Amino acid sequence: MESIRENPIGGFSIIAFIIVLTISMAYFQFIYLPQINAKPHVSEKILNPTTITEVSIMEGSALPSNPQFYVPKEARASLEVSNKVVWTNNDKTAHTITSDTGYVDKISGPFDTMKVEGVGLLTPGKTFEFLFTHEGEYPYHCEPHPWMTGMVKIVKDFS
Ligand SMILES: [Cu+2]
Repeated sequence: MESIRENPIGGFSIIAFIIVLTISMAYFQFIYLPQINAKPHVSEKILNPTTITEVSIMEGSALPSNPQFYVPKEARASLEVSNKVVWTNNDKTAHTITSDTGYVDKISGPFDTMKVEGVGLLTPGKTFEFLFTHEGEYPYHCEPHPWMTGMVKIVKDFS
């Protein structure tokens, strides 16, 4: 005759289970969650560059025959100096600024006017600003007018 209460294996399993559960919860609470919630470290200089980099959306850009679309077509900027880029729509048609690669900046979010609340299509006369917090090459285009292409190049500031 064997009763459940006297089964030593059963008692050991419960203790082992509680230990494993406790370790798992501690790991989740003190190691996993802090790592997930930690904001990436970005210097104050990158968050507050001293100058802005301007790009103009030229009048007539809705037509593929227009000589220019985003000017400068390739905008070069330095981290900690000019890594905030501001586009102004000087056309009479609405346009977007949409990353070719679906780039999402860790601080600023998606590089796409269509994914920024309250922007969407950039209407005539409006501006859109985006803070790039990482060096790199960021090709972009206009969603309704794919012949409109541009590039932002962010380089490290060596000054
Ligand atoms: Cu457009």
